[in-house]
Amino acid sequence: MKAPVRVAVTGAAGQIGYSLLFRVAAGDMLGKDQPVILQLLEITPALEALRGVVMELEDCAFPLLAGITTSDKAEEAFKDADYALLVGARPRGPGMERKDLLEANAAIFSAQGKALNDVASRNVRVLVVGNPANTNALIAQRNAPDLDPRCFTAMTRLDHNRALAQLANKAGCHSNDIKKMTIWGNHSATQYPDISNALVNGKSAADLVDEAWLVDDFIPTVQQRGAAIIKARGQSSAASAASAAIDHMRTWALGTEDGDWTSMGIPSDGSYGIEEGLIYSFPVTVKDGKYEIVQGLEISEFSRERMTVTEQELKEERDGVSHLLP
Ligand code: NAX
Repeated sequence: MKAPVRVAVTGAAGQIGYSLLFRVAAGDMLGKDQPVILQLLEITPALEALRGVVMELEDCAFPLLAGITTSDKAEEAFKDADYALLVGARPRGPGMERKDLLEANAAIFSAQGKALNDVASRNVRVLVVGNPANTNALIAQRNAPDLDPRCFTAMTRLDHNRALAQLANKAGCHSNDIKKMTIWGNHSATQYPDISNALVNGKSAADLVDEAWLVDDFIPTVQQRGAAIIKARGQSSAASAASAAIDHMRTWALGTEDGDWTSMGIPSDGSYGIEEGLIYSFPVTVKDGKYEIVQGLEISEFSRERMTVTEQELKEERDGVSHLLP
């Protein structure tokens, strides 16, 4: 058996946490031969609820669960963390403007970035799930000057999986039969789910569908899927978000399959003309624990317009919190 790794999870008593922790402890994220120590962070008022979650984790008697700690201090929860899933965030309250939401979260993610900088493993892999995920990841990264900026990523895997599901329904296949789906940009309604390079059982997906379906159905359905789930369920997506977080980390640790790629919000290196430094979702391959942007894809005018809209939104989000960025 391997030595245990430390997995920090913030917002651990929340809805996503409740789906996520049990699957991480069961070995779904890092493999059935990788023991884990869970280091759970919550705000003080939620520690009692978290105590209940810990009791349930204990009651599962997971063979791979090598320890659990809980804390309301980021410096404790992130100590020596190999993986950090930043799920906890301030939800939008009544009457709260987008700007207020950005600022409230900027305060949380700057403090957590500093704590990661001070105490986490130097190779920590950070996934930001809490919204606005891309900009929160940017804030945490900029507050962690001693860590490699590439340690910080934002989750667009749920959007990626949603796009696979929509295309699979349309093509009458399983999502396993689809390769090379791409989400560009922000985890928000401006994201651009792009099937230009997608293959369905080895054939071009774009040839299987018409443009009207793409423009009027596929793209808006994927962009608005979160809102549709809130409308139907009365709560935001939780189990699917947890599953996507597990997929994101598993791919980062264990790699993408030959002939396929995934989507991750990562620091732009200027590829495809996207402003360097923004946390932007790109198609990536992962090998030996390192992600690389897929290069050389042809970008149509249709795609370019949409990639620019979501880039513009990310610039505006960044400019809205620039006074809080070191
Ligand atoms: P919940 O409100 O159920 O849980 C959030 C938890 O975070 C709460 O228990 C709260 O006490 C805790 N928390 C708040 N501030 C904290 C802090 N400073 N430190 C530690 N914990 C803190 O929300 P949930 O449904 O679990 O969603 C969590 C976040 O994920 C939200 O921001 C949500 O918008 C975001 N999502 C992101 C998605 C993505 O694809 N990137 C999709 C799903 C989800 O909507």
